[in-house]
Amino acid sequence: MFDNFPLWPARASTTAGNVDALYIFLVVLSTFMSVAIFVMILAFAAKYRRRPGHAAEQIEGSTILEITWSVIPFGVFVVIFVWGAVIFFQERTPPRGATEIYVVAKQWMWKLEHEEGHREINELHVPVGRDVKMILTSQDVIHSFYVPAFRIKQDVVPGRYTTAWFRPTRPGTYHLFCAEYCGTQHSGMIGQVVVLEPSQYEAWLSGGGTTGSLASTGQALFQQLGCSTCHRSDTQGRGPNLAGTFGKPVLLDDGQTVIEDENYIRESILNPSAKIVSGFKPIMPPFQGIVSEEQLNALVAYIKSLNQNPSGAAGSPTLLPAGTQPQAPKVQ
Ligand code: HEC
Ligand SMILES: [Cu+2]
Repeated sequence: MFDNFPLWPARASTTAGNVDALYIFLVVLSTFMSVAIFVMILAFAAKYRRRPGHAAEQIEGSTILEITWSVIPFGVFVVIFVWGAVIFFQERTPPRGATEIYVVAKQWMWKLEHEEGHREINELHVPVGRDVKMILTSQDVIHSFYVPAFRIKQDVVPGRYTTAWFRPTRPGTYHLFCAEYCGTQHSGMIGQVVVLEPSQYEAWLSGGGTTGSLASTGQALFQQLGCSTCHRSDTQGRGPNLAGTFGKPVLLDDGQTVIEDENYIRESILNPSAKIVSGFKPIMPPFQGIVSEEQLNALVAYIKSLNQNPSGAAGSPTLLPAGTQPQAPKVQ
């Protein structure tokens, strides 16, 4: 409806319409209130202007009036609050089974990695009609991942992961901006999101060269860095068996419980002593400064992929038997 109306960018995600509806409601409400106030100022100024024979009369308060002008605005604000909260939680909660894209921002570019192992710079290809979860981090300063057509904007913070998700509804090419001033060439930190029909997307995936899925890259790193010497698929290792642990609660030695999410895995690798798993000794060496953001993403993707392989190949010295490819969820 607003395609040729420059006030609105294209609407190309499932949440775009919801965000716009709330926005339009706020604009209409504010316009209505502003106009009503100005009209009344003028009307009363005219009606109660000074005239001979008319004396001003003091009104000493009215309970009905006061209740009315408290309850009506309160109701309106509750509507705005609930409406906004519903959209906020929708936008904050990535649906299960979403395709995952790892994003590393740096001055001044976007590096994007698909689960299947494809890497892109300043360009992201995604299929239409499919939930996409972004796992974002920065290797220098704060950036912000902003795709106006999807109505998503998410800060990208060094030292931790933030997430965002969207489901594109229309094929096309959309702007990607950095929305957080990040240095001299901030304005040049732009890119595009290319939404393809599923068949075109499959063709795109099979066209680009890849050295294997992100999880399999992570698996190789897991061997190279010696993680597999402590983390084994049985219970005999010096570190916990990582198979099937993603998304589950972990009991720590101080009695607290945390959910194993991407940020927890990240911290466990970079700075293991921050949270010690109950029943284990703090012997894991910190990998801060040893692994790059990309390697860290691959390790996280690998540990997550072990959930799809719950058998964990018991008895083998590594979490997966050599030669087995961890299965990334298939894109339809
Ligand atoms: C010297 C043995 C050792 C090495 C090498 C090692 N770890 Fe660990 N790891 C541990 C121990 C022991 C724990 C549990 C204590 C703790 O939380 O620090 C642990 C905990 C973890 C956890 C949290 C697990 C949970 O269930 O909450 C993750 C994730 C992890 N390690 C990943 C890695 C990765 C990835 C590597 C390689 C880059 C690695 N580890 C290398 C011993 C090791
Ligand atoms: Cu930036």
